[in-house]
Amino acid sequence: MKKLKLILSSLSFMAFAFLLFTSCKDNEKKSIAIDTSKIVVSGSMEAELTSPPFVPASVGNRPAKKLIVNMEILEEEGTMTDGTTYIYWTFGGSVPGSFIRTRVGDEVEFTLSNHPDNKLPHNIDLHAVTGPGGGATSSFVAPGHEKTFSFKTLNPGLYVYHCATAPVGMHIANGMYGLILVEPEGGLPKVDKEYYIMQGDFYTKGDNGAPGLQAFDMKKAVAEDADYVVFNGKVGSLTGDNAITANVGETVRLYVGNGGPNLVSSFHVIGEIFDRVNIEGGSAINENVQTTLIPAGGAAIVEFKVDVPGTFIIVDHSIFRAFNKGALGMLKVKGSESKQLYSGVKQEGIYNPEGGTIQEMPTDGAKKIAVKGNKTLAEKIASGKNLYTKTCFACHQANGEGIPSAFPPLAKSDYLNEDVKRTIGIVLNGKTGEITVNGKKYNSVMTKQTLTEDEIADVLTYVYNSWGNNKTNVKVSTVQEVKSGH
Ligand code: HEC
Ligand SMILES: [Cu+2]
Repeated sequence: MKKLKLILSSLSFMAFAFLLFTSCKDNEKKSIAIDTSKIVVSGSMEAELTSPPFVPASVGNRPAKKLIVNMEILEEEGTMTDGTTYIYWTFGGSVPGSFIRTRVGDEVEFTLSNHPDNKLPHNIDLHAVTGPGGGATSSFVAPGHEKTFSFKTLNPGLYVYHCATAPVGMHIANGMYGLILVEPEGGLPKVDKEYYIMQGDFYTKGDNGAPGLQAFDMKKAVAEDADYVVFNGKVGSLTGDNAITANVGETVRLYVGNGGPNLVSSFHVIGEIFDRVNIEGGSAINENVQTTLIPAGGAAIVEFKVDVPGTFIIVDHSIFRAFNKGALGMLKVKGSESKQLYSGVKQEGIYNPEGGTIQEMPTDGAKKIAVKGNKTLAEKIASGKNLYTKTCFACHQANGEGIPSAFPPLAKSDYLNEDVKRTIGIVLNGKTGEITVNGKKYNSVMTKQTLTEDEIADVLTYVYNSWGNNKTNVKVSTVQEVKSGH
């Protein structure tokens, strides 16, 4: 009897060992079998691109294709919060940039165009790319130009893309990031609702809520002292009428990214538990998760079924960011209540008031001044100030202080004050090559500014009459002289 037991148990041990062995072998076989670099593409198609919170149609079981992506970079003023604006640098006109949806094995032909009205060169580093710089070196593009490069998607997952042009932190801080999804063979499982959410932190000269157009603040960015931490580029992008929606019984999938540049997100939906999370946007799935960590330059796919109606608040659970800096969104779920699941008193909007701390403000600041032949000095300065905020400010900064080792200062600039005609020439024709300003060397590119002669006179008069400069009144006639080469 004892012997029999022994035989049986050793048999079962052997069976177990055998199973273990074969399943290991199976796994090995699988990872060898799917060499995604060998997937052959059939035909080509243009990629559908969407702005947040929407995503393109799922790939389903389509074969791998040559996928054509046309992305346009736009630098434009947008709303940060009621009464506060910011000059965003964007991929496709939104922050985060357009959502790109591919499947493993696709050959993506990527064309990045830089709008002629833009002030700066840019490029793109896609974390889904296997290749130097994630595409950055092949995509560096000046205003009014476009660049094409291609890559094959080898690894399924949700990936961040971002601009990687110096100063990299500043390009990212101004909104240059987005997500690219690479679906596995056969596509992701079907769900009822899918949305695109991406967190970012912003650094402005004025504190949170300060009215008017706010400049990027390099000091605060380096100190990681964010004025705004938001979803989808601004306060309120996902609240009130902008809330994302679902119906009771549906499964919701969120593609969540974090552009940073600095902060890590503790992503949480108040009153929901994530049924499934693709941790860090990869293939590992965690279940029954309350809060998932999303690194700067990282992503996660979260999925949950909504069982009861109500407003579910989406937050970065580093909670002051949610209630005081803007990282707050809403998922509104409609449908009939289920008293067994949740029978409490519903207090919709209870978290709302704190999130809406920022109120009305005067919207002046950009008074249009009619272009007349003979403007007074004060009129020229006022008009020049307006032009400065629209054109020069992104690089030379609000008070002409520039950015160390990237953009030279215009405030108390010995270089500027030395030679008016040379300065006019710089604005007319752009400037490259090494220059020394206040003892510091700069060797970068200032693109030619698209301004009229009148506007150049105004903007330079403003610069010369600000920040400790020598108060030159720049005449239109002098601009004309320089232009005609005298
Ligand atoms: C795209 C960013 C950018 C914009 C926009 C820009 N500049 Fe520049 N600017 C630069 C860079 C970079 C240099 C240094 C070029 C070099 O290294 O040769 C420079 C140099 C200068 C200089 C000479 C150096 C100094 O600090 O005195 C002046 C003057 C100047 N810019 C004025 C302006 C004015 C006025 C505007 C707006 C009409 C403007 N710039 C818009 C990037 C920019
Ligand atoms: Cu950029």
